[in-house]
Amino acid sequence: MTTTRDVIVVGAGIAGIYAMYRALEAGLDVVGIEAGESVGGTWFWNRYPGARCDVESVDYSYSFDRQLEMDWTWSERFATQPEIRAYLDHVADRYDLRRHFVFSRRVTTARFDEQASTWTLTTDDGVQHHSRFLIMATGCLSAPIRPDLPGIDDYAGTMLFTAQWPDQPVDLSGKRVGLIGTGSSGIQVAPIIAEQAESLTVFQRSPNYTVPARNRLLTAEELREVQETYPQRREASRYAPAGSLSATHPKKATEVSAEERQAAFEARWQEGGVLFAKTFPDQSTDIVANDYAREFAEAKIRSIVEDPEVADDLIPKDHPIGTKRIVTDSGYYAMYNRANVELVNLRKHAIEQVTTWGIKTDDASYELDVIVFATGFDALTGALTSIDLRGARGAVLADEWADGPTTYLGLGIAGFPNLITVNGPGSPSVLANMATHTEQQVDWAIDLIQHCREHGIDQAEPRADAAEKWTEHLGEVAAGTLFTRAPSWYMGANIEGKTRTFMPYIGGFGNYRRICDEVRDTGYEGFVLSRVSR
Ligand code: NA7
Repeated sequence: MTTTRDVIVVGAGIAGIYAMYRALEAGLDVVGIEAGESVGGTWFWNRYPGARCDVESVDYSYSFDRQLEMDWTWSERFATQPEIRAYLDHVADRYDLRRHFVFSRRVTTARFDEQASTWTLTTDDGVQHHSRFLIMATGCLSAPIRPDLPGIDDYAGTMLFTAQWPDQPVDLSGKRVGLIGTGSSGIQVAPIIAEQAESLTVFQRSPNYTVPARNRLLTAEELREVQETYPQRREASRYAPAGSLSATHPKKATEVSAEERQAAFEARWQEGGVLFAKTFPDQSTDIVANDYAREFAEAKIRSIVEDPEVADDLIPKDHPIGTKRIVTDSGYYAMYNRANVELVNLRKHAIEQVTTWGIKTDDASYELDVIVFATGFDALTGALTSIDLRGARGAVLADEWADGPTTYLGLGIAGFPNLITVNGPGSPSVLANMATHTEQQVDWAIDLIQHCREHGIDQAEPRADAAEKWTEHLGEVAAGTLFTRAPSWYMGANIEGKTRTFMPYIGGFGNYRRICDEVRDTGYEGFVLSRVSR
């Protein structure tokens, strides 16, 4: 006999875990499907040495249970991947969530039956699962890219991918290692490889701006103080522009003296972390203000890196600072002063091919025992469009989004009833604290499901005009910033052929929450809620 659940949760990362918790708490019949062997999502897969969150650990955590936040002890200011994974494991065990997930199964197809108002999902073992609602907690940076370099399949050495790092420690001592990719993952892993390996050659296509993380251990007093004041901290975070506490200088960068500006940038640089990108309130909207920040960062790079040519190669030329996600690092620039590290600027000398023994650029050959790929993701849309996902009236998601994703509030998609995306395109997701963002979106999703159940509604689907209006609004807000000037993954620019459009909502997380609250409180304005007569 076929079981039709109330809801299927796809993904068991930070969002899927919470969606499962909330669905069970709401008394829903739910099953979860996860491609990995365990919970954790991003923090399950990205196990490379140095993987670390750039949101402070005390904020990158769930707020739904006061006892959980009192019980869990974060050891560092910015948590490492093993610690976050242990936290997510703990949450899954604490609330007995694991037994509701099917692990090691990837969803390959999803079909909506308009008559029955149900979804049917097929996993890669051919098994089908049926439900009224779907919560797609599939991640925004979860479809890794394997670059199609000529000769890559001939390489006889070891290939490692940061996004699929082996679970067992990898011994790189005595090895000649090449690294392709200088985004957050490459910049985090590089200094650790440089310390372990005989040599490290970094193949850089585009440099990124990175600021010191200034990670450190948290003291017991610091942690206790946060724990005691969590209720106020969480409440403020719920309506904060990026979903966690932050403040900019009270004046614009263009309104203060050169000395005051310098002092403010220096203070943020010393404090460490991504907030350097928000030192002044006009930094991401006014190119003059941005140039001040950029010049400050460039002077820092030149002061740290001893070889002026290498320093120059490490300075981005293609985007205002912070408009590609700014990276936080531990010793990245200083690493280039080591004798065993070399930077290869692929803009000057492109990779011609990967050979059995290493990499050949148009002017040199590099013999390598190991190549590490930190080459990024098909961000925001990739995990969803890689599923053969078909909704009502013949809608195929990959086709609907061929010219860029159109969503309503980043939560619903016209043509796909009863499907809710969490942390996907159209929401602040990647611009916000993912923990706070996840709770807001999942809570909203569960409210919608409950509303439908209470009112005998079979189908909830955004109206096409509401989705178009939201997506237009998204574009207008982005156009008021400098973000659209960067060839970033926010813009889809890291994938050849992907339509360039700014995919996240950049109007601020607090504002976004208010909009979503209002839509809910006004009976889901913008949605068609219907009963289907049978
Ligand atoms: P990113 O930030 O997308 O970085 C990927 C890097 O890989 C970037 O430097 C790319 O250069 C480079 N890349 C990709 N393909 C190639 C090829 N074919 N040749 C050379 N270089 C290549 O991914 P991350 O995993 O580092 O970080 C993703 C997010 O995770 C990060 O922003 C944080 O939010 C957490 P490009 O810039 O495309 O020229």
